[in-house]
Amino acid sequence: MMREGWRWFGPKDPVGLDAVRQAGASDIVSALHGRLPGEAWSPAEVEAHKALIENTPPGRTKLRWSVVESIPVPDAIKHRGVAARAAVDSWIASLEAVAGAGIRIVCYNVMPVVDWTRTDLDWPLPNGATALRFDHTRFAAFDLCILRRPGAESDYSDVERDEARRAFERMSEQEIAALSRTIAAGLPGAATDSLDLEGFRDSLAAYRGVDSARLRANIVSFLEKVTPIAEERGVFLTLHPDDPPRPLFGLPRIASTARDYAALFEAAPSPANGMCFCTGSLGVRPDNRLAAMARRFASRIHFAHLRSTLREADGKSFHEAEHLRGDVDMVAVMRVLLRESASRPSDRAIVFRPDHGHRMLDDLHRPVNPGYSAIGRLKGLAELRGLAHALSQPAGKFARH
Ligand code: DNO
Repeated sequence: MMREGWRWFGPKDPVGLDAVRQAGASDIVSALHGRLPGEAWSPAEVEAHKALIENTPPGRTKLRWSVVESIPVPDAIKHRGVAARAAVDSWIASLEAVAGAGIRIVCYNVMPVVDWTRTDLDWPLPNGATALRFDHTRFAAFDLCILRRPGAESDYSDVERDEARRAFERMSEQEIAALSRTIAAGLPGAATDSLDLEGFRDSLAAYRGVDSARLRANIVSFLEKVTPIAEERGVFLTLHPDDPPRPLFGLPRIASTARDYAALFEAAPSPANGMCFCTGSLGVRPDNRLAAMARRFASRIHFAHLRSTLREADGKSFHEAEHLRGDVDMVAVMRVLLRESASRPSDRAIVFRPDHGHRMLDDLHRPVNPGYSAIGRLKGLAELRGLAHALSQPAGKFARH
């Protein structure tokens, strides 16, 4: 079996640990969310966070902190700026602290500047719930008309530019501010409610001259430094895919396709160089054949984010679907992951978490971390658990009835 995980943002998370117990997950996915990217985590801080999770009140179900998501990789490492060396040293210090606390799975990503990107955090669905959405026209409107990124024009077709301008002209001041805040919500470590456009442009400018080959080389050099340490400490580093899996803001992306991952595994073959299999991110590209990717990289997968997305008519916009609907063939992916996990010693089982969820029922009326409401994830986990349960039955069990 796989282990069921649940992301917890720490004591300020509106979804507490009893909710996780009631959802039935056993493993906590967490990080020192109060620390900025690039700050080294001390062993004492990591132990204190672990105690919050694992010091169980009498009579309560035990939880285990088994995945760190994420130790952020600072931009200096990705574009190899002057601060790169210090940033790698800090990252290694955090890794050592995590390893010292007995945590064996670490998630990270290598997206330049922005982490995940959406244009709508509360997009209404026909049933009254809301979903996260990426609308290509609204994104282009932000890039071209609000951020006014130098060079942005050449990244869009004439039609896309016209549509973006028209969308921008229809936006009120409040809508412009809200769109900027929504994009800012995906900045690493962000709980920011406004986006400093000038600072954002500067962060993009730091990547001038960094194409995908250069970014890949920088990440390979990072992996060459960190994977031997992870391997020695028994930790698996799991690279989260780009979300969405294509370049944004003219920045390169190197974790969007099977070919991208194959290049990184070949360049840094240590078994510690692993993958976080995020079906929702990878599934946005029709040319990513998810079950085939899971099969190909099975031995590298230690952590999975399971959710689905639905591509919209323009081919570039998408929204987050119910966990078993949308474009992701969850049945096929689940089958591969279950088989892989079952073939391993139990202490190396794959941990999955229901990734994101619709905002629904009572969660519509209380604060949530975008994508991380209690009820939507509870529903997602229940569906995924049911699927895993069904696939784990001996074949043909029900055929006789
Ligand atoms: C969004 C998450 C990402 C993810 C990082 C991993 O909900 O999937 O923020 O945690 O990209 O490093």
